[in-house]
Amino acid sequence: MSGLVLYKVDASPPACAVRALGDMLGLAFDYENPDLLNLEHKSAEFMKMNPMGTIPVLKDEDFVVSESNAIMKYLLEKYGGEHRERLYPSDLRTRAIVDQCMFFNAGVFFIRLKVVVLPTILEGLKEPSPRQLQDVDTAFGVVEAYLENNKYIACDHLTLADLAVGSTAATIQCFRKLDAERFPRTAKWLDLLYEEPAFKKYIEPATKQLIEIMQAMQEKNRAL
Ligand SMILES: N[C@@H](CCC(=O)N[C@@H](CS)C(=O)NCC(=O)O)C(=O)O
Repeated sequence: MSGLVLYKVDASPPACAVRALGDMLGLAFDYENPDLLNLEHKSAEFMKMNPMGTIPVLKDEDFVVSESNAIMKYLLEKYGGEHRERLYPSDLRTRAIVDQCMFFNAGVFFIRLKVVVLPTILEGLKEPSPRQLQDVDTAFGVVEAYLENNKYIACDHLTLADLAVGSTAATIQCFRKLDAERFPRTAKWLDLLYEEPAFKKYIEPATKQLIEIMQAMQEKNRAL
């Protein structure tokens, strides 16, 4: 028992980012898998831990924190050792850019995934609207612009920002495939991220699972 409990589901992009970081740091999580279809993440017990009713949630003994970006920063600060400086550089400007990308992911990019995937699974959505698809491409355009100066999203090496934004960029393709001709830097960057064993280990199966879930649910919803 490590004392670290992570509430997650396998297909969750923010949970995958946390798990990838955990691997990089050599952390062993005990997992709890709330059943989202049965709304276990909205139960009184769960909401007491995280009033947002979202996963991931981390318990470190008697301490509880939610929001993947906050969880990753906590884990890195507490357990990061030699990885701390590389993954969340202390240089003021570099750190500000890492934060910029992480806020973009939490506030914009991941939301554009969530507003399609959750309604497809839970509310009978048949397909994303043209506007929702356009919004994803606009977000890919932001990623493409962020990658203008470096091969990683915030600086010349991998940081927490790559885990956060990269997990969304890969999994959002369960309903909007990246156009590699229009967004070539983004395509190259994703290839680079897949070279990271920890990224590949969680993000690849999550993407496959989301593709299957989306196809099955869309078929079911169209037949209703
Ligand atoms: N900004 C949050 C997003 C968390 C989130 O929305 N997770 C999804 C699963 S991937 C969830 O719990 N959705 C259920 C809901 O919003 O009701 C984070 O990074 O942790």
